[in-house]
Amino acid sequence: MQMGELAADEHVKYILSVEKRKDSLESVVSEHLRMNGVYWGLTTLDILGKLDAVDSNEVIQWIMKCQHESGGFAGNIGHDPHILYTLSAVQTLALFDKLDVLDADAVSNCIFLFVICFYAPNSHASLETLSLSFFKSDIAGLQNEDGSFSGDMWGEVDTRFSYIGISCLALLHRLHKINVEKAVDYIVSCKNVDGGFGCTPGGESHAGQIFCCVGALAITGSLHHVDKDLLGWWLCERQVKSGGLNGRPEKLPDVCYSWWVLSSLIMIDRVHWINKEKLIKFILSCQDTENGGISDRPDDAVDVFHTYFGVAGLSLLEYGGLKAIDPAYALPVDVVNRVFLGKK
Ligand code: GRG
Ligand code: ZN
Repeated sequence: MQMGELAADEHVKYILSVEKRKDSLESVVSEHLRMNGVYWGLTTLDILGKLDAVDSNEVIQWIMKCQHESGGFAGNIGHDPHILYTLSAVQTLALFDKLDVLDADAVSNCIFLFVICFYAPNSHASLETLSLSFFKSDIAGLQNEDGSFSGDMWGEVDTRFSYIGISCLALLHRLHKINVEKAVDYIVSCKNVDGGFGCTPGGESHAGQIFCCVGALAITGSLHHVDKDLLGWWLCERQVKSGGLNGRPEKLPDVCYSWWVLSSLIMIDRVHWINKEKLIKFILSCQDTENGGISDRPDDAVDVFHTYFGVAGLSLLEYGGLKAIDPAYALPVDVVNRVFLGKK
């Protein structure tokens, strides 16, 4: 491995070893969000062309043990379900071409429940009671009975959950179950005068939130709501002297913004506004070339999250030897084509 090159083999070894080190500090701290870690790690392996290094049956069986009776998925066996882990579970099953093991209606119904639980906190309703009342009716009934359902559902949504719900339902071919127009209206209401997006109306523009909004608009065919030049300008100003990207003005660069910023720039067709070579250099300078893994900044400790965003960022930058990744779905392009076009 030469300095300035991607330490691909070392990163594969690092990801496989993190999965095995279940008693390490890193895995104890992240036990509750293991489903996210599995998605980050396995997507990285797939981009590196090494997904076959894991036993897919073992992973799929574990994922299915994390499914709650409501249809949603938890971060680990025996934990509570959460919309974040549900997307990671769906994405990981898509990687293995195993979406058909899911009851897509049960999972997509649960997306509704999550959103109601999060955004109707005053109802004191648990997922259990909502599940029970939900399964006594159907989605169309719920949405139309009191007329305010989609308003309540989307009225206070953090744009992270808008993205997750939309991406998950699209991957399950169930987007028609929500009021897409209202979901888009809500996202557009979070647009700021600088062209960026925040988590709620009036919330400060942040690159992570911009990815969510632009991604959700891309998936729903609504990118005409974005002022591409204005947003492209804000996003390309995230590149600092070292070549790395930050998430907001005056903040430090961080490898994960190679994903949040770059994917957004690609979706609005303005990626040529940043210096790609300098960004590649920055990401490569954050590698542990000996033991594998990528950190947020040079010389910091590596973790699976930043390893994923570093490798995914390099894929977006068309670095040699990597599978292409889809900027909206955060899954390899061949996986997305298989889901939507049935291409093997
Ligand atoms: C499938 C890729 C994918 C995502 C799922 C969870 C999610 C959807 C999106 C999260 C978007 C988001 C808000 C990302 C930002 C994460 C981050 C690095 C936050 C740090 O923010 P600050 O303010 O740090 O603590 P800065 O960098 O501003 O100092
Ligand atoms: Zn980061």
